[in-house]
Amino acid sequence: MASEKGVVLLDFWVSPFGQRVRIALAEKGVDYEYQEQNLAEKSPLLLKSNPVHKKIPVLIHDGKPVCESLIIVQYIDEVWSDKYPILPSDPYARAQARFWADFVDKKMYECGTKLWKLKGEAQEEANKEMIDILKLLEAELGDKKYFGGEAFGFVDITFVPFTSWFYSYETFGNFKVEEVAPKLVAWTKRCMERESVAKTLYDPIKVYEFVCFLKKRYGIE
Ligand code: GS8
Repeated sequence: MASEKGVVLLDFWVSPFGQRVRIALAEKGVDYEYQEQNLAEKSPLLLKSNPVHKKIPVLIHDGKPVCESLIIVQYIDEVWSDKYPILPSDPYARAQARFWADFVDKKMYECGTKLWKLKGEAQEEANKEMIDILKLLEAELGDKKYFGGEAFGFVDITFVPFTSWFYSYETFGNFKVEEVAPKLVAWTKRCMERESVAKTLYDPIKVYEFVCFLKKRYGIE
């Protein structure tokens, strides 16, 4: 249980935020107890562990909760520092990684949500914004293998969960990632070759069905 020694993750299967944490834990080879949460009826443990935002993911390490996915991933990198490094050691490279992770964090989910929630002009605006975001990320990736260079790292972990949402974004929006940002498609395939990513991400069709369920629940059609 949460007050005991060990690692517990409060999460929700399709959450790109929770998936970041699952990928980081897999890269580090950390054993943990996964606890799927019902977000429609939040558990006392979730409310106690994240009383400010009341959101997943929450990592509970030896009874102490850590909240916010990017903070959790950095915490994991610091605690299990002897295993696979997620952030680079060079201060400038670390700052750059944090900048692009923050960019993905601020832009991708919000804009993607607008694509399936909004209609008409507002939705077209979101569509344009998504194309701009993808082009900026494509330019930042350039010809590198991963965002940080040769090693899979912080920006990859932050961004890759959204790739299983791309099909939904394309379907509700009006663009094709392959046309707008082909290098990102090739990068997605490289990331999927990693066990940590392949075992964490869901089939884009399952994600799409989930988005359709959300649309119904919000009464959007
Ligand atoms: C976002 C987490 C989040 O949105 C992070 O961890 O990076 N900035 C945070 N969690 C959602 C599920 S994923 O869409 C959540 O827990 N929502 C519950 C609610 O808002 O009631």
